[in-house]
Amino acid sequence: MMSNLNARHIKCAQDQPMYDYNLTDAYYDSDAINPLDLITALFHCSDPFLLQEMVSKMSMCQFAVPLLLPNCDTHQSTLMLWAMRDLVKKFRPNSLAGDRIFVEGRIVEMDIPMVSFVRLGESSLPKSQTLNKLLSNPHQLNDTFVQRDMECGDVPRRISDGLVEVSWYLPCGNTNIDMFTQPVAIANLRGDGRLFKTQMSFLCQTSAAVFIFSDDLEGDLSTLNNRESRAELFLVTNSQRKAFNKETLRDACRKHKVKETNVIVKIKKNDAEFVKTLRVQVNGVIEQNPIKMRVKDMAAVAGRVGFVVDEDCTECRNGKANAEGITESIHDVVKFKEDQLPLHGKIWKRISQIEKERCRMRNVGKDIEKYKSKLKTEEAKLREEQQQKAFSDAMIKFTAGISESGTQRLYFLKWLKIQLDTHSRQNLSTLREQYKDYCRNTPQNKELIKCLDEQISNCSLGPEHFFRELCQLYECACSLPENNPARQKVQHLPALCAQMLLDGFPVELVDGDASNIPMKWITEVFTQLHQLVDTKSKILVLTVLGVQSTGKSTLLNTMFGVQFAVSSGRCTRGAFMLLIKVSEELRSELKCDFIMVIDTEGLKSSELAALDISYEHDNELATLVIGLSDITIINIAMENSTEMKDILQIVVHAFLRMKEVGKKPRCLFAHQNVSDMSAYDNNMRDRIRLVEQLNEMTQIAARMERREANNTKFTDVMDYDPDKDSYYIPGLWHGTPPMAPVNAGYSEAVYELKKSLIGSLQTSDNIKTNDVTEFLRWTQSLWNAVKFENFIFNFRNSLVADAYTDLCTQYNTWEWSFQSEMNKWLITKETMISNFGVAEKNVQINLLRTRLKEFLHEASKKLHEEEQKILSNLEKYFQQKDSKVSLVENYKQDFQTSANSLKRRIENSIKHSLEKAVEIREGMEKVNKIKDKLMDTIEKKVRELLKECRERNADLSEDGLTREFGKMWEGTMSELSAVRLPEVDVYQDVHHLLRADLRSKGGHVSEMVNTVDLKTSGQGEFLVKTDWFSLAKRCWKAFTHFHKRHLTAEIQENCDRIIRHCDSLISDHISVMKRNNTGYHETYIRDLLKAVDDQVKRHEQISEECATHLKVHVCGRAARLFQKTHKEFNVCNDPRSRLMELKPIFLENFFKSF
Ligand SMILES: Nc1nc2c(ncn2[C@@H]2O[C@H](COP(=O)(O)OP(=O)(O)O)[C@@H](O)[C@H]2O)c(=O)[nH]1
Ligand SMILES: [Mg+2]
Repeated sequence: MMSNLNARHIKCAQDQPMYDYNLTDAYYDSDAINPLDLITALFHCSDPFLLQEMVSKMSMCQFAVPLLLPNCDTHQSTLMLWAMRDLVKKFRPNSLAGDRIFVEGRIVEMDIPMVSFVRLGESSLPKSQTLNKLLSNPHQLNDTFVQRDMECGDVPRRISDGLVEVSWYLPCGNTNIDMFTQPVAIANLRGDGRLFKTQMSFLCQTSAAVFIFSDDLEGDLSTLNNRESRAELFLVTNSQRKAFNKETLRDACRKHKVKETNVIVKIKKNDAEFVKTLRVQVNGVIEQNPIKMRVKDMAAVAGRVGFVVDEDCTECRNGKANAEGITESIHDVVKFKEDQLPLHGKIWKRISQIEKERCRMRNVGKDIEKYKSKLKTEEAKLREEQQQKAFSDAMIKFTAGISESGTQRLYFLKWLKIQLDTHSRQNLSTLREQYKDYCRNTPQNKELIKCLDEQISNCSLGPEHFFRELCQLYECACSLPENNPARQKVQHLPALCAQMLLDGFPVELVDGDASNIPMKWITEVFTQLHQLVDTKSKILVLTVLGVQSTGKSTLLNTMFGVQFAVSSGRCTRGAFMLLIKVSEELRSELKCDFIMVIDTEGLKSSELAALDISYEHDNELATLVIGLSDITIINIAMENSTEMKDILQIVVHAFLRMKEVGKKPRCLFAHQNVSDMSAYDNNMRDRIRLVEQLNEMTQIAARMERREANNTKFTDVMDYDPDKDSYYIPGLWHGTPPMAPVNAGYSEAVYELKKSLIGSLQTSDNIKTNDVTEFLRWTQSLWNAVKFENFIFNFRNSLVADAYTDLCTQYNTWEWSFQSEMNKWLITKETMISNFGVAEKNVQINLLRTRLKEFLHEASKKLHEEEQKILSNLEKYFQQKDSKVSLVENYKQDFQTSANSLKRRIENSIKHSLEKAVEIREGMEKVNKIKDKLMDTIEKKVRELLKECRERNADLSEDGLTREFGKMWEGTMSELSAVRLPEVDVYQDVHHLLRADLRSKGGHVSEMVNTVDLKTSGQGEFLVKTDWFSLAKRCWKAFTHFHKRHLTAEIQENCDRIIRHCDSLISDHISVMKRNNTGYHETYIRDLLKAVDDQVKRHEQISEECATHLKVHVCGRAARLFQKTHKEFNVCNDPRSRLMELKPIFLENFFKSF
């Protein structure tokens, strides 16, 4: 809703020529209306929630608002307490000026003294005009109160006599600007106070002082003699009128107990002196610690004098009572949240982490399946825990509250918000101050600041937390069987929420604190919504994105008259959506039934970003909401332009990596706080520069993703026209808040933005709106893509990501050369061990252990050298004078650590391999010994048997012989202790290496790699599929059939060649293994992956996706062959099996010798 300072300058009458009136005509057209009459009438016809909105807008314009609203029919006034309930103000009293602390709160609950101004009888002094001067800075006169000289200000009032308006003067803490150093409320009674005795009595009981404007000192001033009055009286009169008489003045003072010092007489024509005296007097009142009555306490007085209070209706009272039922039990916000709203706190955060980890697999060990099922079990357990804690007392009351119909629900929610605000505000304001203090003074102490950040988030409590809890109630019930009573209990909730969306209530889409979308809940809400509107649910999605506290919500509220929470009291993070119904006439033109507006909260400001180097949350949120929107307004305050550029880069980059993004989101830039009218022209250069930068980074991102061919400009990814889509919006306030009125230019500029936006939508053919079910599907798949994206969101911008990738590539070559060097060395040593003393007759096998020691010593020397090589390479890399290098300075330490752990890993593996080789060789030697021994035994046994047979003179049957041999064999075998050769699961190993290799690729790649089964991969032929290229080539669809076939054939041929190359590599490795009798090493797989990479680089038509399929194919083949070779190796090196192989030969010998 626009806020416009000129709103009260209205004239219903037809314009009359200014100087053309004749003496006989009435001066005024009978249609002319006094603005006060208009305001009174509007207040009478408005609904209670609109009233609140009107009051806050009026107050933003620094207009006075009705405190007591007269009703000329019933002659009964109403105290407008409810209307003012929502008014939140900030100020800084002089006493706190040094500490930079400000006071924030609901104005009706604040202890502010009220000073009233009334006229009794005639007064030649213009009261309202004087008040305006009293409250305004001399250089910036603001018409807080409607006054005579305003347009139609002198039209006779018809219904607004008896109206009492109020306005607040709030200091900003700067004595040069402040008119009063303490806050004060100024009330103004319209009409002759003598006729409004009740109003007078009310004011005398509630005010600290009453200033009476009167020339008619002899007249009836009996309204002043109020027994209940606590107010100090002041008399203001004009000495320049003819009838002025000092005696009468003195009499009047005596009669009505007005102190002589409390008489203000305007002596000169000039106003300045007079206003100054008045100000001194008012200041005197405020400083003497006067009675302060809160507006909400005035309700009692109103009741006593016979006024109505607008909160006195049943629905309002019930709403209040229902809300109090919940908030009464809050003593400690943190504890309350833990006890009463436990589902959406730690548990839901952990579930969200698990959900992401299930996609990203950051901490997976080698066994992926086991890890997956572990995560699944943990999630199921957490859901169970939620069910056990479900439906706390507060949540039962909350669900009851929102299940009420229409107005009562609105009252309930408003009351809840009001009461919760009060609870969390106090804690929050001190915490926030501390936070700012730490950020400013000890920014290096990140832990402390993080801790405070968490505390702030823990202490904040609003209705949104109850709604989050509601989502979780629903979500955890979803894992129960359909007919479970607990599940049926929550079945109706989504429909309720859908109805609230239709009523224009903001609903959370992304929970920014947990960084997750409650998908089951949202799905059901949208499904219900779709049914509620009879499937007429086409929506156009508009989002605003920007750093926190840059006026995003204010912008949307001004643009659409909606009510997104504006900064105060709020520190939840996330994205809220809200539906605006499109009118019948516009539906066909805009091609939609609703406009969905999404407001995002909590992108980090620069100070926060500097503290926390994790960019993940913001990048994810931004990518999601831009991806969901048809139009995104990028809100930029000058000082935050860098952050927004960085975030945009990541968003573009993420889009380039995603398979899911099909449409081109349109974006607009709203530059805030630019008030110069030549802004548009002056910023031409800036705009060009911005476009250049955006293009540059798109190119970088495209290069990284191997998509340069089709993405060379920002506008290839996003729809943006720098000339048409840039808006410059002047600052919101005209002067220094809190006393500054809104700048009329602000609303005008926002209105322009809206007009041209809607205009362009009407004429545009590009926008294809979806209905909510389609939107839902889209949200699901986009969110899935975001969850699987493991790499790009970690970076500040594409430049850093590019530099990082560059460093990784470098590092990988160093790592690879380290590994292959060590592997070569290892193979020679393994061969040496395996051949140890083979040719000698009497091997001294115990010497082998000494050799092993020597080898290990040599290895550790060599490993150290190789590690140093990497480290010095790294050092050299960082010494380059390249701007890229400076971007990744932060990561240097990581890579150093990584080199170190690589060394340790290889060291272990070498030790393990060498020891194994020694064991195998020792085993073989044992086998040899046993062989010899066996030969002896056989000879002996044969001799014995022969002897025995001769003695018994009996022949031994074949069976008997075999039995005898069997016994002997068993006996010998038992001497051979088993050497267990480890079974390596080559498939698992390869899978692990493959995942590591594809770590930095896009979400759909990780999704594929995490779910692929290598055992079935690479079995048949590798067939190139066309849909692997649609992503890389947006124009793919436009290719002719012939062209596509041609291209596919070419790619197929290249892939086949790569596969052949890899096959020959694999068989090379296998023959080395067989020749040298060595085991399988992971280096072989790394070699293969590197080979694929090298080859793919040469063929640029092979898309990222195709390359991944290729790698999976090759890895599947390799895993199968290596697994087989490994098995053979084990069999052939196991002494037992070796011996078993020899059994028939020995048996034959046995028979022969017999
Ligand atoms: N000086 C100035 N203040 C603004 C402007 N727009 C909004 N604000 C104030 O900045 C604060 C934060 O506004 P809000 O809309 O909640 O920001 P959001 O966090 O980006 O949604 C509020 O107190 C606004 O009154 C502006 O253009 N200039
Ligand atoms: Mg906001």
